[in-house]
Amino acid sequence: AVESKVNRQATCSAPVNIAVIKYWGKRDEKLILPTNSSLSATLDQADLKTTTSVALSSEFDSDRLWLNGKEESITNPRLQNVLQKIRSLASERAQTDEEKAVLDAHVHIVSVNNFPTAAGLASSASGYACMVYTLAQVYGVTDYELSKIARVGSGSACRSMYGGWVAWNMGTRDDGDDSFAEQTHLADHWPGMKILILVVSDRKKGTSSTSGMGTSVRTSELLQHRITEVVPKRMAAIKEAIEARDFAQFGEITMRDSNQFHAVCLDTYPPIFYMNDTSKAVVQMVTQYNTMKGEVKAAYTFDAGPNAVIYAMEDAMAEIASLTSHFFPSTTPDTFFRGTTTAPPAP
Ligand code: 2P0
Repeated sequence: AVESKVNRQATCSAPVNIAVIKYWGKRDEKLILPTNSSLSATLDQADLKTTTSVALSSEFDSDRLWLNGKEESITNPRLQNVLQKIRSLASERAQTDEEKAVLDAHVHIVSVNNFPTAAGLASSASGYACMVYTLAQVYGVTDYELSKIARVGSGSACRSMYGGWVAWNMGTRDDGDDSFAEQTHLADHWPGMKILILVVSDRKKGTSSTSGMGTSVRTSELLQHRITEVVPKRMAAIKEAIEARDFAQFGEITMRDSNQFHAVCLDTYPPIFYMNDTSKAVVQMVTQYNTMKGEVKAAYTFDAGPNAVIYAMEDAMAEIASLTSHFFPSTTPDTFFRGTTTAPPAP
């Protein structure tokens, strides 16, 4: 028999997403099944993103990985789960000799972020989303619901598989088959929506999301209340606010959900602190701005780190941006990233 040779490659990019209803807690740590649904906006392709190239070749004698220019071990269990899932899909679909040879070939994966890694800027979200999408291209398995594979890399990554407004529905099944992301609204549904990321610190965060949420699930009673009583109502309410382009409603829910996520961190034992004094000063600035306007015109939200993210419509954002550079002069202009949600889906 003639031996089939394989040489395939693809390059894709995927942006970061910023949650307004936060994911915090797993009911299954291996499959990465969450204890509540979440909702986010995916940034523009021109903003914070990961770009990944994958080469698949019969000439390679092992799988290898480079992150931001440095070779890393490929043995990370989450990465292995992702690769295994993609390869098993490819194996189910293989018909021709070339497609069967694909199963014996190895991959070289090269991934770069255009922003600081692990500073609470969702690098794992864009990273795994991009890797899964690019692997799916070279393995020819794009017909599968890929957000389920991105999810086993990092929970929030499933939301970066789509552009615009994206919900991750928690699902109820034990095998995770109904726990995937879906776009609720196109980016251009709400023209003029802007996202400002204020980089308070680009240092690596203290408590990883994975270990932090594990401790919260085991110890926080507030998290149990959040899961059963709060998030289901908020998921419905924020979708309505987005549908109606009602910024005041959207902004209030966004700020309340960020507040509750950080309250859950404080209720965790031992407690977890992600926001620092600068983060808290940003909360006060936004609150005073809204009071002055007599209406919610800007909304802050914070993830597992001190960096502030502000959602506002274009006109209010112009004022917010000049206020932040006035009150937080230590942040140079290049520490501001302006995301928009006006581009087509990733990648
Ligand atoms: C979110 N975060 O919804 C929330 C808000 C942090 C605070 O998703 O363990 O890095 O890889 O599933 O996805 C961070 O959690 O955690 C996160 P894993 P992930 O954006």
